[in-house]
Amino acid sequence: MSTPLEQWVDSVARLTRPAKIMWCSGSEEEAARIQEQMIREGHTVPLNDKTYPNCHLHRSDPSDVARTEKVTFICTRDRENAGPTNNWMAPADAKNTLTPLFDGSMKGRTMYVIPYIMGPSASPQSRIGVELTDSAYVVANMRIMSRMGNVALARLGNSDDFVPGLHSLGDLSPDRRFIAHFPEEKLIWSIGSGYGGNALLGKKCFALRIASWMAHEQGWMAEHMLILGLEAPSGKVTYMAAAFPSACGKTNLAMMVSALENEGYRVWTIGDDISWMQIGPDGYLHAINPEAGFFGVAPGTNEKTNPNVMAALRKNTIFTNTALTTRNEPWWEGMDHNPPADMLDWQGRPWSSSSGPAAQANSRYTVPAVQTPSISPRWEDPGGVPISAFILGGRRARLAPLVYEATSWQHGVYIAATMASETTAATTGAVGVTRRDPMAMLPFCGYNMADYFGHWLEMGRNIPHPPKIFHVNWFRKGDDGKFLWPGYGENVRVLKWMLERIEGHAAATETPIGIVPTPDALTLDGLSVTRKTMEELLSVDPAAWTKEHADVGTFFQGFGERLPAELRDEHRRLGERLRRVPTGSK
Ligand code: OXD
Ligand code: MN
Repeated sequence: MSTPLEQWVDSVARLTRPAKIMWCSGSEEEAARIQEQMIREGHTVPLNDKTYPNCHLHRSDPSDVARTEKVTFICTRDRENAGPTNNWMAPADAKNTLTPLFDGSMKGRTMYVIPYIMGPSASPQSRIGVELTDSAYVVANMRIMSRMGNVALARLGNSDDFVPGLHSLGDLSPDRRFIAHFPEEKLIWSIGSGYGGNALLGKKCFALRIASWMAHEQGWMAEHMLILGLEAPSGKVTYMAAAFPSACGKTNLAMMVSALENEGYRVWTIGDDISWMQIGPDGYLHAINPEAGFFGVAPGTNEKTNPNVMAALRKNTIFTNTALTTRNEPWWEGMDHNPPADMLDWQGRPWSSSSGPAAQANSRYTVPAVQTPSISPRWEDPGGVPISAFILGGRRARLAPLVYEATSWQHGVYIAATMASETTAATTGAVGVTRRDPMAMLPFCGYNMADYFGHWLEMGRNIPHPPKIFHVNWFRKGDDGKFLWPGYGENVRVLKWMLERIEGHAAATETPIGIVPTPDALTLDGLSVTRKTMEELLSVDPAAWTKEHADVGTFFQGFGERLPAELRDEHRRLGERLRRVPTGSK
């Protein structure tokens, strides 16, 4: 009798017709064979054996360098369950469209069977997925990003309790590229892309889109959040989870080297992208990092912005679409100020300073989490870590103060649901478009976002000790267009204030938008931020917030009747609080 997994593998093989099927064990010997296969295929080169041992550079198809939200679909039977923020296809239509693309798509290739665990192997909060793929690059990445191979098979046994994910490179044509999720069946089909988020199905597809649906059904949370531990001088570690839209420095915050290390404050990394949380026996929300590695953006990463990851990625790392130096080392913009001479760019062409960026803007490193010097001793704790704070943020040049705290869980859900980030037009310095990105989950929520807000509200009612909710903005600018806050390791000063709020002794004042530190409440020793700058960083401009309030009103209309009444109430109350502020006051 074959197992449910074997039956599924057989049925996919009948459709995709690979020359060979290989079940991945996760062994070292297998990893070496996969690397050899990648090199033979011609898009991967080994890097300098002395300075980057066991590292490789992979060049993807130039048309396939990022997640493609336009062709990412949530395929629920009822369109309303996908909601207004997702692309939708009926499940039958999606299968009718994609089946012919998968038909014979693996001919002459190997189909790899990758059983994997998302989360620590021994954690009851972890879940199993199986990815079938014809890409050796996917196998090599999944080996870093998840607990893959026999460990997952052993945990699965004969059970059918796994999320199947079918992936094929197809012909890599953008016209025949689809990333389809069937949340009701907990199934993923992805074709036509070999790039990270489209092809490593454990990450965004399973751990966020499908998992958010499961979490809604089962009473837990799957969030686009880093997880960190802030150690205080007493040695006590307080855990926080933080959601930011892409390009707001999540990985850097998760691995921050604290500017207050001499005073005994230090940051430990649990995860940099995704958090799965459920209510623990102690009444706290307990978080695990479902991933085992970091798939981070390379450009801008350097010894100042993230020394921990720079140390981590000197071995066993896959670089994707970076430049290559004559020393056979990876290079990207922002790594240092001196682009080495005679590099090859990310497409393997000779590079000169007039030929544009050497590394692709979304070039990546895939590195085992355990190699990061800041990795927490509890990063694989089967019980997860208790979360005391949620941190939300975005880039707001003028509006949001450096930090503010929600007055209640419900108010925090409103803040999270209305989160936004701005793009800046570099040439003019003008503030560009504001993009709302609730909970930083806009591209990753596997169901109707209005119901997802409802789920957050419901969780708040069920968690005996809910995390405090904060909003931060590291990106506020002064009239001269310069950042007011130094950021990076200095952000620990803001985390310290949060810790003191959690412990109940930090100074703060109430404003219409929430609770803001008094200008002297943050520890600023050793930092040349003046009191005036601090006041500016913490100021709340009622006129600007009144405009923001109106914009949120328009955004909320998009959810129609399904938007929870609690959020309408919070919205109305914010309007009332703003109207009560005397005009002209700041
Ligand atoms: C990521 C993203 O790649 O959020 O993590 O885009
Ligand atoms: Mn992400």
